[in-house]
Amino acid sequence: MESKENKGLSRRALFSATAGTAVLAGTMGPAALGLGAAGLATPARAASGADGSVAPGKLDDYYGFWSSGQSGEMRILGIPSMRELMRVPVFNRCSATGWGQTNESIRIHQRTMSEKTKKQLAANGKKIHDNGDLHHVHMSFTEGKYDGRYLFMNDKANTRVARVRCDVMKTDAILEIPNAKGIHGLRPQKWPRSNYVFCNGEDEAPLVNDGSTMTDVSTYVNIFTAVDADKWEVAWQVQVSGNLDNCDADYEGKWAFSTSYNSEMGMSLEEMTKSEMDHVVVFNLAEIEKAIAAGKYEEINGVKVLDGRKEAKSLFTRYIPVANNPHGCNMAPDRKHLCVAGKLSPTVTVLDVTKFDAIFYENAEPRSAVVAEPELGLGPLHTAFDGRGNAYTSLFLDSQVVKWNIEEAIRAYAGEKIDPIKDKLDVQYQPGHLKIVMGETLDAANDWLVCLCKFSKDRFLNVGPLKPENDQLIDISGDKMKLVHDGPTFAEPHDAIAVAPSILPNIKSVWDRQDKHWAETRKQAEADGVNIDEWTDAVIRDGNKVRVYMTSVAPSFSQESFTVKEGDEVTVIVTNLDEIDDLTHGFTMGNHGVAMEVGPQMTSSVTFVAANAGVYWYYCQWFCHALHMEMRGRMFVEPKDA
Ligand code: CUK
Ligand code: CUA
Ligand code: CA
Repeated sequence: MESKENKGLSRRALFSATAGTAVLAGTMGPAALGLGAAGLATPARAASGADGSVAPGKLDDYYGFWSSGQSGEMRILGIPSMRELMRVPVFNRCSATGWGQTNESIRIHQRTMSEKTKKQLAANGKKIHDNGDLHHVHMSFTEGKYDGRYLFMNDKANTRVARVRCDVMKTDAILEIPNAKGIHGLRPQKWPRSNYVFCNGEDEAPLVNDGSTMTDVSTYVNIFTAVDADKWEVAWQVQVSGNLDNCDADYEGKWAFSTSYNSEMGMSLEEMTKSEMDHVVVFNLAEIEKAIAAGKYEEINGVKVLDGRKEAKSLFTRYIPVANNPHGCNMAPDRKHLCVAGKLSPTVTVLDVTKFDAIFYENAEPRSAVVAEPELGLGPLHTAFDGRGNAYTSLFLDSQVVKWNIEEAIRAYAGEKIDPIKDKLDVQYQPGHLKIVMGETLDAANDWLVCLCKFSKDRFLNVGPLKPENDQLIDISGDKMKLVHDGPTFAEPHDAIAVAPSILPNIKSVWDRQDKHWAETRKQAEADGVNIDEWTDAVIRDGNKVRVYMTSVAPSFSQESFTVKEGDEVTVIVTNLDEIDDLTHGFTMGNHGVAMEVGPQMTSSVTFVAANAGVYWYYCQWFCHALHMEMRGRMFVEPKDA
């Protein structure tokens, strides 16, 4: 160690305290493991200022889990600092981590891929859809509170849903949903736990979508899907009347609900906005489960489907009329009130979910569940809740957040002369979703609200015609809302949640060597007689398939070179034997479009064809050590006839 330092490499200039323990170890092998993870000081929690600032070295008070819309990833932000902490690739292709390219990620993508999708991809020379439109991120619940197990999210673009493991913050399962089109609204069941994740199909299409019927809209259907959150497969589906936009679930485990902006089943803007009223669909989980258990379903594309359309007159659904083209669908943590945002109507319709039984079983008027309908302003989209009985609704057209009291709105609806509106705040500009920390749980807090604005216009330095979105932090601790921070974000967050770190005590810093993430890769290694838990430099040839096993310990790979033949299908399997916090290596194969993350104690693999003879350098792309640049090696690709 001393001798290397004497070469004049400045340890301090290159490294923070975190990586410093491993710096200049110079030990090319597992011995370096002994350098350990000692000396990692945990900074104190932020006593953040009233302006939301978090001092350098201090931690945020909350995790924010952000959707990224058409970027297809999930993002983790700190609240209140609004610092971006991490990007978790989900539906997108990630250049840094190799998500969408590593064998481990492709397996996750392909596990539930339909034959149709495979055909579509093959015709385009692809293995996976590498884009997504991720609108809604929500955490798993146990008894109405976040339980820190999983995050669930939708892909509107390719009709998929995904699950992220909270212990490592990696995507662990993707599900292509059959029959439905364009999964938009997504929420987990809140009670007794998230056995289901509810997913709305937004777009109408023929159920047997094979071209035999196309323009006859009477053959189009819309599908509501319950995904089994543990097995990550479809539990059941319900066919509905009208389309589905946003959804939520109650705090008793009895109901799920979805808004529909196209009860008209229109195909043009004019047709979709023709009616005075659209509706909220209420799903009766007990009746649905009873019918599924009794086998009273139709199996379509391997999935159990029930008919919950209006004309079927089932006990699976009820349709409650609300003003035309509603959008947000938010269950209040008072366990009782569902708030449906009017969008085209300046109102939010408040439904008392305890009145749903009467609608299902006593023929009560569907609108009898409406207990308030405050007029709040123009373009209400979504509603968030604090722990004091207040609701906060985004007004897209007015560019405002309006704070109103639910109980007072109910009293006003009953005829009392009372104004439920407590405050209005201008936001910049055109807000969509908004979230209060822990606000969709029984632990709703009263400190911060994040408002995700769709336009930033003049709020930031001009970066060209494509502008960032603006996620604004608002202090809601007092009577009046106070804007404290503008946060530019790249295209395009829709929904977000904020979670106290106490919910997530089990986030790992180093992978478990036995992690299931690379279980298939481990099986292959075992079949090859290679122990990937130890220093290894095996090269296994299997016809024109070559498997190159490497281990990495800063600052070296176990193979300084390997040789393959032109046209070989090469799989490189890298195991990072470093077990030090934050000591991630990577593997990039030059001029082959190949790069992947290999986190501490992680195994990653990637497969490519070496199409051209010659010498190619591979290297580690994560700055891991003073000799990181030297962490490289050569692939010799011999000419075919040599
Ligand atoms: S939707 Cu985007 S602002 Cu997809 Cu939740 Cu309302
Ligand atoms: Cu390993 Cu850079
Ligand atoms: Ca409509």
